[in-house]
Amino acid sequence: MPIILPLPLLSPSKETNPLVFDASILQNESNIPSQFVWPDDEQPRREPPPPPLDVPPIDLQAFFSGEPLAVSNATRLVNSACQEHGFFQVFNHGVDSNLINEAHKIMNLFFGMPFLEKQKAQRKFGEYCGYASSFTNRFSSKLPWKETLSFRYSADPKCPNVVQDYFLNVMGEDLSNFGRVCQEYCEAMSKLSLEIMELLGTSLGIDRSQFRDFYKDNDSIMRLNYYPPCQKPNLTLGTGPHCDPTSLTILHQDNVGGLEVFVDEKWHYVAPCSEAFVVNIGDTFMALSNGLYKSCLHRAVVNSETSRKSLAFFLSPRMNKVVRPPKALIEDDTRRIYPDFMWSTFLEFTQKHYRADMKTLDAFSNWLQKERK
Ligand SMILES: O=C(O)CCC(=O)C(=O)O
Repeated sequence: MPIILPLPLLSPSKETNPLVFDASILQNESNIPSQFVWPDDEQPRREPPPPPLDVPPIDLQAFFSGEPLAVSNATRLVNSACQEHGFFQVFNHGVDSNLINEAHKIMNLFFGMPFLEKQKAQRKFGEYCGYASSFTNRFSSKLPWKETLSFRYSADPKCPNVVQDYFLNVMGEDLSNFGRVCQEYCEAMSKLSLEIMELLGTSLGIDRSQFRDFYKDNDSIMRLNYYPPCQKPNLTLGTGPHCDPTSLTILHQDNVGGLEVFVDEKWHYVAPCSEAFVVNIGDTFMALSNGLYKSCLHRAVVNSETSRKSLAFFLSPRMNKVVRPPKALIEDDTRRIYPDFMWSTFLEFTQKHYRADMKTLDAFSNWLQKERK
């Protein structure tokens, strides 16, 4: 079967002999390799189709107009969505639609490049930045049906061009335009996320500048997701069920659809809308809100007809920032849900002890409490 190609450039060890899948071939195959077949109880069910999730649309421009009714509408909707499942959408967000379109074009170009070119940015084991497609060895299982490119963004004025520099160092001069667009896109996401932080702060009844200041020098991650078509979409997943360990995710998906969220013991779909960004609370913000706002399990399904792309910006605080809820959200120490932690410690924990369920933050917090005894 010409689906899985040996990958000599990765110098495989004799025992594991890793292989990599080539999406351009695999997307047409009627049999998919067993490593991509998920267990029965995790496979996406199509019958009956999943119900839509109530993801309230928030008009950011109206919120920032200061008009009392608009402010109270926005904060009420955000407050109830975040207590229930942590997902909402923002529109009238001020991000230039040309920039969004350019970012989608860059994604098409990047993932359309020959494998050996993309491999220049190959993600190394244990790192979170770089190009990743699924490697298979005979022990692999539950592999995601996708390719990704992830890189770091920093809002620290001392690292002004970290995205552009990444593309230059890893991919060379030829892709300098990719670097420029991705740098600009991340800057727009960082600005938008600080605005959303004002909205979240207001919705929690605290000073609106508090979370904005906390994240102003954020050290975030950007990920481009490419999901090729799959001839057996009911057997596999593009992104397996997970909660984001980061603080806030701002997602722009193309018009194909595939994002699903687990609420009330069922999967619900989030319909794409090109004018809006889908925003969700991550584990770190759940801790920062003292558990009031939820980080919710979600996944991405694939389909047999067409490829799908999404751009995900994962907002995170500066590495050594201590995550501790504002005073107004903790009346006394006994009411604390999670201990104080540094984002870098949590990030390291997630890399060593990945859990494909919603309990990573609980596991981390138990581990931290034991360590500190
Ligand atoms: O592509 C999507 O809709 C979801 C992506 C996602 O959850 C992720 O990249 O962590």
